Amino acid sequence: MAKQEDVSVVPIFTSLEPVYGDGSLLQDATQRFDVLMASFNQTFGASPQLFARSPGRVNLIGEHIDYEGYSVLPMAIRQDTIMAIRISEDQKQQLRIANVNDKYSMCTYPADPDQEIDLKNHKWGHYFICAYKGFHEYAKSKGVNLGSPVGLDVLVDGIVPTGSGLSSSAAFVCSATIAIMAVFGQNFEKKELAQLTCDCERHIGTQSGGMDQAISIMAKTGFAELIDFNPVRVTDVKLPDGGSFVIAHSLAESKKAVTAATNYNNRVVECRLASIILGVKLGMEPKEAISKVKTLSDVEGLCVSFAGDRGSSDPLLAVKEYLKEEPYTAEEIEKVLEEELPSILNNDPTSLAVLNAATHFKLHQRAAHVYSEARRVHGFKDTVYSSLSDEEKLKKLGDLMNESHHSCSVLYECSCPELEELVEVCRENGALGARLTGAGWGGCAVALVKESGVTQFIAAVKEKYYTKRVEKGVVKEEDMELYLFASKPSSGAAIFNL
Ligand code: NG1
Repeated sequence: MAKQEDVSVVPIFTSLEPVYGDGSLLQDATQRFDVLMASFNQTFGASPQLFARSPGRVNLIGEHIDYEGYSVLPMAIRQDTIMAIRISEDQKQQLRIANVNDKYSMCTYPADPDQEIDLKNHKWGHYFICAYKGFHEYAKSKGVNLGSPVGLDVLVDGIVPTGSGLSSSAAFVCSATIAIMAVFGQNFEKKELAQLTCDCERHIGTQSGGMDQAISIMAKTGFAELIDFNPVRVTDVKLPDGGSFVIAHSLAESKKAVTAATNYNNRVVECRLASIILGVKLGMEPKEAISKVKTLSDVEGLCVSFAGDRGSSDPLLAVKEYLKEEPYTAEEIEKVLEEELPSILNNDPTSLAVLNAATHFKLHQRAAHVYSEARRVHGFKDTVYSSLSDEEKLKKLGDLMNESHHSCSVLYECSCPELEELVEVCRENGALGARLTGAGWGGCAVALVKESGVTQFIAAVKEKYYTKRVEKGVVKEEDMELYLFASKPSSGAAIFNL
């Protein structure tokens, strides 16, 4: 019989066990759901109709390539966002979004699904509105009639550390979308939801790829997932025995939404420009390239046939030939493409913000990262399925992780001094491989460690990286477990009728 998590729609459970097992995880979860239920009653004077949960993730390999159309290989972690929701009788038809953590005060919004999100004035509740808008747009496109807007009461409890590269934002947006969907009596297919939640999150102003939402919705206990895009598909990847992934927070917060114009969206734009130039250099008319080429995967075929004429299949050959290593100015790109940058980028506001902030564009380096990282993901998957011994597999996976980090750090420049130090400490203390994970510019590193050495590894990293930070008051000793922990592949999104 298919397990609940194998079904194509989000599973609906009447108890917590199918998601949280029967050990200490269940104990913690029971306590969280009890608190959520009690505070919901206290805050809104009524019980929730249902609960939703969606996990964070750690990306094992394949960084900054999902938005270029390439496969990635993450796994869900146990830390998740849970939400309680009900349709309210509130005459003002408001959305009231509260949080169990009093650091986040209640946000209220009108129930209008067409409302604009005030991106200049960032609030935590905006992520709920991303889900709310995205869900309504999708339902409308499917011809689902949701009736006239109604008020919603929502209480949130998220334990994925924020700004950590573990995708607290996707855990929040996915949990919110599922809660909204369920309270309106719908249940879409998981693969539709993976795309829909990615579209939802773009309302916050980042030009996200779809990795985080896909894994948060579709993860299965015990497996990492190879995620392919256009359309979203997942393939279970059973990691070799004897290895464990340890996640360590650099304690530098990565503020993705706030720094989008210089960091995340900047790289998306650089990749776009690199791909259009490659298209032109490899024979397309500028106008044709501008209208047809969106990502580096769109011109991979041309790059590979260029390489084929030279006895290779490596798209990097075309990057080396046609994209200069020195940074490009806007004028240089406009000259090749015979059009001005704002119009090339369709005057999209988030891209215009990138252009305003950028002085130059490192097209060679970004393209070289994307093509090489895409190959490493397949190397990782092929190693897992190879006939090597588990020990040999682990060593090779570690090497690939190290190479990925080098590329992120040097070519994509999405690391930071804290992450560099942390990755080094991991490697010096027995990791088979270690790399930054997620968007970077702060947040976490992930290390592959022999299972038998995990306790010792954690103790060593604690001493070498965290002790001095505890002394300086950057982190509290009692919070260490939140910042340094081993993680097993966890399950994906679920709805609870408790
Ligand atoms: P995080 O680590 O959640 O900021 C971001 C993107 C991913 C992917 C990675 C880099 C979102 C929601 N997530 O992840 O799609 O591009 O960066 O690999 O924007």
